[in-house]
Amino acid sequence: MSERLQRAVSLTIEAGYQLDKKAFDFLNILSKTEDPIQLMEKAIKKLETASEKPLFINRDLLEEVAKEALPEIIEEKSLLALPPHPVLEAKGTFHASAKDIDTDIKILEDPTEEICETGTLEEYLDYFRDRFKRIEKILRQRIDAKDASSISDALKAPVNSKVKIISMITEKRESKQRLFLRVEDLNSSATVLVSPDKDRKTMKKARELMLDQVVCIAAVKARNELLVAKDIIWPDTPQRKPKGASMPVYAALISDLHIGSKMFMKEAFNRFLLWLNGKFGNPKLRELASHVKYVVIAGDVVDGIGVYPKQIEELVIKDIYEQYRMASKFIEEVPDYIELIMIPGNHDASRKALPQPAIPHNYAEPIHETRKVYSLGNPCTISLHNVQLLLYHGRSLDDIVSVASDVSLNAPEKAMKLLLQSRHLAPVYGGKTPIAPEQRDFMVIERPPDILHCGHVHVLGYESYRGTLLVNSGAWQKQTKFQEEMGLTPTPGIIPVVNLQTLEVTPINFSTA
Ligand code: D5M
Ligand code: FE
Ligand code: ZN
Repeated sequence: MSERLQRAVSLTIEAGYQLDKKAFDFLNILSKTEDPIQLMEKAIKKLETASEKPLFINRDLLEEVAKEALPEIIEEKSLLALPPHPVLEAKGTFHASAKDIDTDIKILEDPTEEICETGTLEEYLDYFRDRFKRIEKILRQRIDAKDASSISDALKAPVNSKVKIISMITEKRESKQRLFLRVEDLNSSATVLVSPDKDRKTMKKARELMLDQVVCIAAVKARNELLVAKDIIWPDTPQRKPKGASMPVYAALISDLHIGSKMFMKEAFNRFLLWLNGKFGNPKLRELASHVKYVVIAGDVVDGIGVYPKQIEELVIKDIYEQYRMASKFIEEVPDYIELIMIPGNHDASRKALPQPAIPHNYAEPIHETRKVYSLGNPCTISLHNVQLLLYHGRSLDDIVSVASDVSLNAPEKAMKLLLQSRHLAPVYGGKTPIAPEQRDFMVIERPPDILHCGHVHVLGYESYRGTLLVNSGAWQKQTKFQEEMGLTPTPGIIPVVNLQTLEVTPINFSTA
């Protein structure tokens, strides 16, 4: 108990009152950001004018006083945990099994220390060459693409001979039922014609291609330097047996808290924290909580400032440092035996271009002061009990949705599948996703992970694809005006909890008490 909280309690007792448990819990939470002494003084003063003086001070009275004394705090400024209904404090003891499990976390890839671009044109060329080479290597591991030739060799082949090239798609044009692709490799370029084939399979595959993607094209050499496509081979990922932990240990995957936004769902998030502490939910849910050893935050910890039009009107905390300070108050409630891993999103205080280094220490300082946290870059790869997780906020999912057909933000796992199939986290260049021309393309998915954890979309979604669990962890922010205009309906307050042994997902809804 903090010193000021202790003094507030002594003050109450000296005045002849007792605090009941709920009132004490309320004061305790409030004391993290406000002065508990001032509040108790006001409560005692109020009781002095009452005709009948109670022995116990209850929560209702404290809330009433708090509302009068700190109107902004309780109403819109309040990011304090004030559930609308008394929280169903679970009865019985809570044995946190996860406390007995030794931490097993390895950081396999983190761009934070390796970022070094300056942004010249030459750097962009090098960046795209690196992207090409890395995905080419992945493609050549496929039986059906390993014998591909260069574009210039394919163009030299006799007319009507079969050729295969690995290339980046630089242009896509459709006219009169025919599709023209302009493609490039490291040395030359060519035009590929896709005409409606018998089963329309090639046409369908060609239509699904996104610009800047690297694929293998099987074609027939025609006259006039033209290649006629017969098949399009994506790098994709081989079917794998997922690797699980050797024991039942769970990770709660979350993202997009947006602390500082009026739409941050503090009550729901508070229920999540209570649940982690074994104080919320039915016995089954509490049993699940007892196995949670990791909480992973895939970006957008705070709402930041100036991120979307008119955001200022929807901010309760307009200073980003204060937003991180408030975040630390919540994060403090995560039990110590649980390891916390966090990466930045496009609302956080890192640079916006991908890859993003870890949230700079001077911003995240209150969180680091509060507890141990693995603060890593976006994207990064970690291993938890030998289960590999690729963590990526997911900004490029916006671009995928705008260029790919049959994919919408309502089913983010479908867009995530396209990332895995392209073996790149931001396959489309020049959309909403800024990419820095690093010497090495950190966005290539070198090894398909056991779990790909993204956020950003604010919609919960998960699906298993060829041995990789694709998870989008939703959000803790209600729909903003901007999202409403964009037609995005989020599913906030529902999060996926993953059993690292079986890779089974349990969604838990904290949005209602
Ligand atoms: O993004 C939250 C959601 O809002 C995400 O699904 C995309 C949508 N969004 C955000 N910015 C845009 C723009 N500029 N166009 C279209 N859709 C957008 P967040 O990063 O949390 O703001
Ligand atoms: Fe977000
Ligand atoms: Zn985002």
